[in-house]
Amino acid sequence: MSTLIYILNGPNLNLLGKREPEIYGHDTLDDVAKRCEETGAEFGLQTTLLQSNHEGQIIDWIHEAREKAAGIVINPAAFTHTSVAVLDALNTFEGPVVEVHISQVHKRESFRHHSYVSLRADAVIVGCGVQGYELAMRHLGHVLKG
Ligand code: CA2
Repeated sequence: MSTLIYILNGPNLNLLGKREPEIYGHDTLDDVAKRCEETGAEFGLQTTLLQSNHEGQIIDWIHEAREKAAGIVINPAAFTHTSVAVLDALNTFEGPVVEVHISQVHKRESFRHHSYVSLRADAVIVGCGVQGYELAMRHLGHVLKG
C-alpha cells in the first residue's frame, strides 16, 4: 500500500510568507513542505507538496493521487469557494482527504464561509496558521498507520 501523501495547494499560495503576513504568517510553502515531510516521517509517510494557480492542474494532480497516494491534504485556496470541479475530482479519490485553511475563514468575508470541498473532506482544519498542515499530517498518520 502507498505511504505517499499529496499536499495540494491552490491559487496564490506560492506567495505564502512573501505577502500579507498579518493574515497568512511568515512561513513559505517550502517551510510547510519541510515541516510536513518531518511530521510524515514520524509515521512512515512520505509527502509531495504541489501548488498551482490553475484549477485543471489541481484536478490532474487529484487524478494522479488516485494511483499514487494514500491520502490528500488540500488547501484549495479560492477554489474552495467556487469549484464543483475540484469537489468532483476529490469524490473519485478513495483515501482520506483533509482540507486545510491557514486563516480562520469563518471570521472573514461571508463568501469564504462556504466550502464545496468540505462536502468531501473527512476532516477540516481552519485558522491554525501553517501549523494546520502539520496537524493534517498527524491526523493522516493516525488514520493510516493507527
Ligand atoms: O486561509 C486559507 O488558507 C485560504 O484557503 C487562503 C486563500 C483564500 O482565498 C481562502 O478563502 C482561505 C487565499 C490564498 C492566498 O494566499 C496568499 C498567501 C500569501 C500572500 C497572499 C496570498
